Parts: sequence; structure tokens; C-alpha cells
Amino acid sequence: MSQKTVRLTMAQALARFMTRQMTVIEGEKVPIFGGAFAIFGHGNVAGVGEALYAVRDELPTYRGQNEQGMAHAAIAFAKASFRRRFMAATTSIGPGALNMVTAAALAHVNRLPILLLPGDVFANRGPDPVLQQVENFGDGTVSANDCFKPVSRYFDRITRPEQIMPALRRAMEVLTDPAECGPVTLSLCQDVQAEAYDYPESFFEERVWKTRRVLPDADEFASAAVALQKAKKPVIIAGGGVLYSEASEALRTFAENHGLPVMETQAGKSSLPHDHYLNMGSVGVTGTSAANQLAEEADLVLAVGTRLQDFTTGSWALFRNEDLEIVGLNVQPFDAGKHGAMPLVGDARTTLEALDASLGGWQADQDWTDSALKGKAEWLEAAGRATAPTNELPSDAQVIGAVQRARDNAILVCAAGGLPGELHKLWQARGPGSYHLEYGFSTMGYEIAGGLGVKLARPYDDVVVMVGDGSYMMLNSEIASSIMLGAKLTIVLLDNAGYGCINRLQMATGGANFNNLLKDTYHEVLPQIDFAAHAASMGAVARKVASIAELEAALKETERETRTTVLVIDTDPLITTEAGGAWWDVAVPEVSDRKQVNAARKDYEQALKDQKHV
Ligand SMILES: Cc1ncc(C[n+]2csc(CCOP(=O)(O)OP(=O)(O)O)c2C)c(N)n1
Ligand SMILES: [Mg+2]
Repeated sequence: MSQKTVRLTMAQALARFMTRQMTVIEGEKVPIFGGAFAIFGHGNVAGVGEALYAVRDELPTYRGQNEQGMAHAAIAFAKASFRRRFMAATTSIGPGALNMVTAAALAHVNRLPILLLPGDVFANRGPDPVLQQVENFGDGTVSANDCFKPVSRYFDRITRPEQIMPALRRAMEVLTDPAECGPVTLSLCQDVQAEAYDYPESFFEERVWKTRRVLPDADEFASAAVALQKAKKPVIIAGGGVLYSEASEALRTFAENHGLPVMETQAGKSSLPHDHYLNMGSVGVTGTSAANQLAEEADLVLAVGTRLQDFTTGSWALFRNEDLEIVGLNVQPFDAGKHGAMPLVGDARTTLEALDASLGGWQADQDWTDSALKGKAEWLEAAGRATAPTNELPSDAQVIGAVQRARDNAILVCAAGGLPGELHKLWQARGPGSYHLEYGFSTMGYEIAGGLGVKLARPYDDVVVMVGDGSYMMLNSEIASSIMLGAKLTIVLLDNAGYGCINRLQMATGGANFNNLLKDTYHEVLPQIDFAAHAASMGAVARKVASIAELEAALKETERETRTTVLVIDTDPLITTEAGGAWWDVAVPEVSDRKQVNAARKDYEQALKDQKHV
């Protein structure tokens, strides 16, 4: 019996396949691809462009302004969808493609799904070198797109039309598997995009993807349960995996039933509502005093869905208890066994539910839980002082307070600069996903583009982006896309005239104030950037406010505004919240003419003694 086939170009097959991949969200079957972002050039306009046009009713195509920005938006869409849905991003060859490499790395670090479709050189080599082709003298198989290899979870170069079939099947496995999840790059040779093949119709059958929930191994599970029952001072660190597993409810039940304080990483923040009595807030370098005190004393850390990056572990100097055991509950073995942890490989939700049942009436010592509650009360007082309104040049924390008071229900989006640390400590997140920080790669320029992706994923939510002047300058052009798409963002721009957080880090490591704040840069003319005028030129409602009170009023006033709104406020580059925090390993020069560096080096060597190596 011969297979039924349909004659399509490779790009048409790709587009048609994407439209047939579905998932179920709240009982409703929806396309798993939320759309494609595209910037065309000779490397994709004729092939992929023609194919996307044909499916535009089923798979919308959005025009970005910058390849990195549009890919950020696509990645944010996936993060805001808890990885249940995702998008594609297609570029031309050469610069268009490579503009997307940083975004690929961002998705790779944060374990977020995106299908990257950069155009590539001619597979047939006929017209070589084509415009924008990188020529390698020693290896004919290399193209610029090889740069995607180390930052893709799966990479394939499509050099024959039929090759797209196994490549797309593998792509879908990677995009939907909770452990493997990350960016997939299918590098599409531009001649092959336009080549036809008789594809089997079965390739285009509808497929409904569901979340795989991995059950833990019986021995690992038993060992983890024993370790927990032995513990006197147990804590839970909730990472992004809690949100991606939609395990908030299971986490809350587990913590309540057994009296375990919970602390959250940047990716895991909003796993529990901020006002849940067991939520100690942020942990680590940007942690609350409540969480970090417990982390120092804990004899057992149940690390759920976290990569345990240095900001979480205080560069492995935070945990001081000599008998500390870490149970690594993670769907990815690479993370589960980190730093000598007892691995507990499994889905967060399913495993927490099973652990809860198996532990029965076991509870952490009442004294331990009580000391947690006391620590939280003390922290809340310190946090309240940091975010209280002021009439002076405000700190980031005071701006955060104003945003919180005016737009408490917003989804807060941020990525880099001084804000992430302050937000981690101070933002009071409500439900799961209401706090959206890209702090795995902490990419300047994610904020506004990311906000756009969040808004596309959650159009009925109020999306507030907080961004520094430095990040704004790096990548702001997706403001124009947000206007085009009617995707309203509220952008609060904190202008401290430079790279405030790096300036502070420079000072803390003994360095001279150099090349961070604009006043400390080499310049003939000190830049005076009119950010409000800049944003207005792209169509945004934009305004500079002179005080915290004005900001709060403007935030309330513009809540119903339908166009993207940019509110600019001057801030103090030197002030941060002193309460909380922990040491962070940043190597200080061993030799320097500066006495401040020598002093910082001494402190550094002392601090290194607390760092645990296993
Ligand atoms: C793409 C990129 N380049 C460089 C850095 C290093 N870096 C982190 S924060 C920062 C300065 C951010 O400045 P701004 O957005 O004004 O925030 P502020 O530090 O002033 O709060 C720099 C240069 C980065 N994270 N991302
Ligand atoms: Mg700044």
C-alpha cells in the first residue's frame, strides 16, 4: 500500500506541521505554537516567508524590530505560559541570524522553549559566497549559524527537504519535555526552504501534547523521605520548576502539613503568595534576612526545581550547618545531583504530593517554624522602611513601593541591573507567574521585549515592566511592536544616569568609579537623554515624573490607557536595601596599586574560607 503524500516545499511542510501541534490549556484544545516572530531577508523571505503567509490564519506572524528583541518576546511568551505553549522566531542569514544567538543562550540558561528558525547558506553551494555568508577557509560545513550549537538544546541544519521530518519530531520532544526543555535551532538552508518533496500526509496529523510528569525512583524517594524525617531544621527552596510543574498548591500543602519554611529563587518567586505565613521570601545574595538566617542554620534543604545558581547559594557560602543535607528534587538529573545533593529525580508536583503522603504526620520542630515566623515579621518591618514613600531623589526600592501600591495586581517584568535584586527582596508577588524575572542570563534588553511576550501570553493581565536607563538604551525598539500589536505595557524607567549596580560592584571590589555612571565615562558631552521624548516618538504615551507621589498618581491614571505607557523617573544610583543579602563570589585582583583593591582582596580571601567545595 503506498502512502498518501502531499507535495510541499520544505518551508511549507514546516509551517503546516507547526499548525497541527496542539495542547490542552484549562480543558481547551489550543495550538501549542502561539505564533511566529519574523524578520525577513534573502535567507528566509522567499521560502519561510511564503509558507508563513499561507498559514497566517492559523499561525499568526508578528514583525519584530530586532531579532534579539523578537526572540526575547517569544521566550517570555513561553515563560508566561509556564512552558505549556511557545513560539517560533525566524530570521534571514548572517547578521539577522546571529542577532538571535544571545536570545538562544537566554532560553538555554533559563530552560525555556523556543523554536529558532534562522536562514542558512545554500546547501547546494552554487552561488557561494552569498551575501552575508561567513567563509571558513578550513571547513566547508561551517556557517555563521554554528554559533547556535552551544546555546541550543537541539540543533540541526536542514540540507534536504525530507530531513525536516525527523528534525521537527525531535524538536517537539525537546520543546515539550520538562527535563530537556530549551531552545531548538533548525537552521534552514535557503535553497532547501524552497525545494519540494512528497511528504506523507501522516506527518501532518494533529498531535496533542501533554505535560509529562515523571515519577521518582523508589530508592531515591525512600532516601529523601528518611532524610526529611531525620531533619530538625528543614527548609524548602522553590525554584522555577515549581511554577513550570504548576506545583504551587502541592508546595503549599506540603509546607503547611510539615511546617517547612519556604524560600524562593528569582525564577521561583510567586510559587507561594508573598503573604503566606511560611513564605520567607527571597533567598541568597538578594535574599531576605528571614530566609537567609534559616538557610544558614538549616540541616536539610529540599531544593525543588532549582538550578542552584550562585545567587541562590551565596556562591555556596550561605549554608553554614556542618550536617547539611540537600535533597535535589528536579526533573533533570543534571540539577538534581548538584553539589553532592541526594538526587530525587521527578516532577515537582507529583513528587511533593507523594512525599506529603509518605511523611504522614511528621513535622519540623515547632521552635524552628516559630523562629521562621519571627524572622519574617522582622524582615517585613525592614522592607516596609525601604519601600516607604520619599520626597527626595528616590531609591529603586522606593520606586518599587510606588509601583506596588499603584498596580498591586500587575505581572512584574524585569531582567538586569540593580532592580532584580531589589525586586527579589521587596516585590510582593501574588499568584503564580505574577513575578517574571529573567535572572538566569540577566540579559539587559530583555525587559521591554519580554514584557511584550508576557502580554501576548496573558492579554487580560496588567503588565508592568521595570527597566533601568542602561537596559532601555540597549534594546527598546519592541515598544514600537507593542504599539503595532495593541499590546499595552506600562514601562517604568528608572534613570540613574548609568550602570548603577555595576558602579556599586566596582566600588565594593575597591575599583575607582570608572566607565559605569555616565559622569564617570570618557565624554566630550555628558548625555542628557530625554527618554520620554524617545518613547513618545515610537507612539507610546510617555511622561517624566518628578517624584514618587507623581509616579504613583501617573501609574493609577494610566492604568486604563490602552497604549503602551512609559513613565520616567530619576533615581539615586548609590542606594540599595541594606537589610538581608549574602556574600557573592566576585574575584578581586590579587595585585593592585590601589589600596582600596588590596583591602577588598583581604576581605575576599577571608570570605572565601566560608565557601564549601564538594
Ligand atoms: C547584555 C548585557 N550586557 C552587560 C551586562 C552586565 N550588566 C549587568 S547590569 C548592567 C548595568 C545596567 O544598567 P541599568 O539598566 O541602568 O540598571 P542600573 O544598574 O542602573 O540599576 C550591566 C552593564 C548584562 N547583564 N547584559
Ligand atoms: Mg541605570
